[in-house]
Amino acid sequence: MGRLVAVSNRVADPRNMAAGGLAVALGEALRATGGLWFGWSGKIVETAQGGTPGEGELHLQHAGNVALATVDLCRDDHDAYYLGYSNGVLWPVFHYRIDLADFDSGHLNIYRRVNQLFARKLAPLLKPDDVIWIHDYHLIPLAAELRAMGCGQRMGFFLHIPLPPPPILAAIPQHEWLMRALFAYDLIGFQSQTDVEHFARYAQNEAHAEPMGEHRYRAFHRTVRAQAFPIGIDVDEFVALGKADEAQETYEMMMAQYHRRRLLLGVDRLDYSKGLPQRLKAFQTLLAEYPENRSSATLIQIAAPSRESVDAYADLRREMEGLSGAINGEYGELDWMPVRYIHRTTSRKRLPGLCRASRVALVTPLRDGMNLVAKEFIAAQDPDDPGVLVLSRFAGAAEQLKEALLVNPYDTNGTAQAIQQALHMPLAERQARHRKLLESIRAQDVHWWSREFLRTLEGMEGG
Ligand code: ADQ
Repeated sequence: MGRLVAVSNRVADPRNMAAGGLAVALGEALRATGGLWFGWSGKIVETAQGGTPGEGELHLQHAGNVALATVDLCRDDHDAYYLGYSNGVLWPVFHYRIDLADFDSGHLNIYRRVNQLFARKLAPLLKPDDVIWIHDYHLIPLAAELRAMGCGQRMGFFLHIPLPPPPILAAIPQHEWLMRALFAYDLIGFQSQTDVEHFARYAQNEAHAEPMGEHRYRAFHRTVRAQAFPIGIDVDEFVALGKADEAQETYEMMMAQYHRRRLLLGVDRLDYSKGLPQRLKAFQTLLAEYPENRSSATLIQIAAPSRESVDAYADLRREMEGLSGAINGEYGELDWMPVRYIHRTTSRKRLPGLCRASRVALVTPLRDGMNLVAKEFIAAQDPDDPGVLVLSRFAGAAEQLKEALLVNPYDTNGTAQAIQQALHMPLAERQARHRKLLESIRAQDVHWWSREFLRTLEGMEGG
């Protein structure tokens, strides 16, 4: 294969295993070809430097045989591209939340300008037989910008978040421009079959694309292939992490503290897509409807701070604090608090211990591209005495993890019933479900994901 060029909003040192699945998977593929990883440096400079307004400095570093190229952004560009358009328009609408989107046209112009800036900085670094793999909603128009500069390399795109059905997508005033930009790629990877179907419907009904067979569509004088490549985790790495000291200590500490109680666990970014208030309400209903769980079941909800300068996230934080306080006030005892709500990131090294000590995981997003916490929970379990996964049917992971207890997170009573079923599931059923779930996450792990995507992209003729 030609040299791999990976592009994502943020770049990590691929040798840093603690950086998690994506860095590990991309790092492996990048090392195999002596590749290049390109993205934003994470640095915001207060004023524009040199050249075109907003133009940031390019930094080149080496991490083993992998080159890292990153660009600084000035404050205004960062705020409009990252907070304004990517997370103020694309994130809410792609998660079916038109009500939370702020369609300020100024943000779109800067989103375009930052993608143009990335294209200008990246193009001179490219070689003719490079294979370019661009990640996520921040960079949808990047291939179109590179093509406009004459780059003819093979280009693939992977969308880590869901793609909504056409009537929701069409709420974005510039939906045609965005979807046309996708046709500049040769291959588009989605998390789930549902997302692929939404793309196909949009392509045919709105862009009048011609289906060409083998997942291919032709429109705007280009042919693009659209397919599901559900992202996985590095199962072996997570299992190994679970055997290390920090995870073991966490497990023992949790077991010592909660040995007579049953732990339920939620681990998320504090994001409105994750269905956190609905989850707390389902837990509250569990305590109301099934009183045997009082003084016994404890929900640990870890919610990592995220995008705090976007209004919807600040509102959610207040709502969570109010709800967890209300549940604890209503049901708490001197020696038992039903909800432990922690607004912090937990260290990746402790996560497997926390998962293993928990009887039930609540992974109940209102909408999620995939959700890797669901897969991490499965990987961390003791196969002889595994916990139970309660999973939203609206997470991409639900297409693969059929042996989880699938719930509709909007249905508070139904979710409470599923939690009750999970807490009382007999050992043999827990083992049987876990065995199948583990097989599934092993068969399509993160290495499978990057291999399959790149193999498909490599095998394609230019569009
Ligand atoms: P995220 O929305 O960030 O990512 P998710 O898949 O749930 O979603 O988590 C990614 C990683 O972050 C996991 O490894 C998880 O352990 C870690 N994480 C989450 N909350 C944490 C916390 N409170 N403390 C510590 N670590 C935490 C997007 C999409 C997802 C998709 C991923 C990958 O929204 O749908 O699964 O990309 O494609």
